[in-house]
Amino acid sequence: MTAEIDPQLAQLYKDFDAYGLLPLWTQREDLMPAVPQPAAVPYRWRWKEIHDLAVRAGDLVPVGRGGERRAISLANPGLPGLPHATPTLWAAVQYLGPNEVAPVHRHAQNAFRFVLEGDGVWTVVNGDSVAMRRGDLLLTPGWAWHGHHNPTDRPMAWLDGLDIPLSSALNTEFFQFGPATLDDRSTPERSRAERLWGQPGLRPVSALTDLPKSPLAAYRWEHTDAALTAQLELEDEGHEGVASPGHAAIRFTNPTTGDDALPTIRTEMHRIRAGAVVPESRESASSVWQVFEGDGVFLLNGERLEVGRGDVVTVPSWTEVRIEARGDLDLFRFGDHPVMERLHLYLTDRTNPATTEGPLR
Ligand code: GTQ
Ligand code: FE2
Repeated sequence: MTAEIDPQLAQLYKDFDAYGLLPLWTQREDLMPAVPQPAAVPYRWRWKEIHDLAVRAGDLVPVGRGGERRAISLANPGLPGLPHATPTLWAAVQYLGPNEVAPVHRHAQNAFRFVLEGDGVWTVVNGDSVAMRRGDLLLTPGWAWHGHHNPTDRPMAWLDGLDIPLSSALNTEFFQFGPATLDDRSTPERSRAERLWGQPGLRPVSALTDLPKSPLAAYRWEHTDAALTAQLELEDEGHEGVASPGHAAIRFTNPTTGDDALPTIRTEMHRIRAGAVVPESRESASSVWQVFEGDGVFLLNGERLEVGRGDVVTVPSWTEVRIEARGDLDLFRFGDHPVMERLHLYLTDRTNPATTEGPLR
C-alpha cells in the first residue's frame, strides 16, 4: 500500500512554511520527550592532552586586548561547532606564561577559576589582587572587573568555568573593556576580600546586606581539605557528616546567604574513599567534573570512563552517573543546579513524577 499524500494536505504544510508556521503534531516527541534528551554527550578530556595543547598555544598565540584570554574551551562533541561543555556551561583551560598579563574587562557572565596545579598568577577582581594556588577556587562574579597577571618566570594553567552558554541561550550577554593596562600588579598573600570575609561564621558588621554573589573571592584548599578530612574522620568515629558512605562533600557558598557561591553555577568538592562508590543517579542539571587527585571510574549511562589527575568529565542532564574510587579520589564539580532549582526545574530519578502512576487530578 502506498501512502498517497493528500495534495491538499501537502499544500497545507507548504503554506505553513510560507507563513512561518510549524505544527506541533509532527514534532511533539522531539519537543516534549518523556525525559530530557540532551544533544550534549557524556565525554572525558584527558588533562595531559588539553594541557599540552595549552602549552603549544602559549608558544604561538599572544594574549592581549581583543581576544582577551588564552582560554581553550572543552567543546562537547554532541554540540558541534559550539564551545560549550554542556548547554549551560563553559569549561576551559586557561594558560598564562611568565610575566604575561591578561587585560582587564568585565561581563555579565559569572566565572570561577579552579587550580589543579601550580601557582604564581594573581587574578585582580575589582581591584583586589587574589593569589591563585593549587586547590583554590577563585570567583569572578558577573560584572566584576578582572584581569590576571603572572609576575613569575613560570607558566600557569587552570580550569575556568563560566555560564557563557546559558547567557548565550538567553541573549543576556554584556561585555565591557577595562583600561589597556593592569595597573595593580601587587602580589599579596591574602586578598582584601579574604581579610574581610574569610573567617568562618564571622561577618563584618559594616556589610549586613545580603549579596546575590559571594563577596569572598577565594576559597582556599587548606579549608576545603580540612572540611573533607573532618567529614571522613567523623564517619570513622561513627558520627554524621558525610554525604553518603565513604563520600565526603562540601559546597562553596556565599557567606551572606548560604546559597551557592555564584547565582548560576554550583561549585563543590568531593572526596571518595578508595574502594567506595557513589551509586547511580540521574538529575535534570548538567555538570562538569575535574579530578583533583587520585583515580577512578565514571560510569555514564553505563559507559566506563577511566579518570586520573586533571581529567575533566562532562555529564549532561539525565545522564546516569555512578562514580567508583580506585585510590582516594578528590573531585571538583560544577553544575547549573542553582538555575534549575530557582526555576523549579530540578528533578532527579527519585523525584520525577512521570515515573509513578498517580491519580489524575
Ligand atoms: O578569564 O576572564 O575562559 O572572560 C572565558 C572568558 C576566561 C576570563 C574564559 C573569560 C575568561
Ligand atoms: Fe572574563
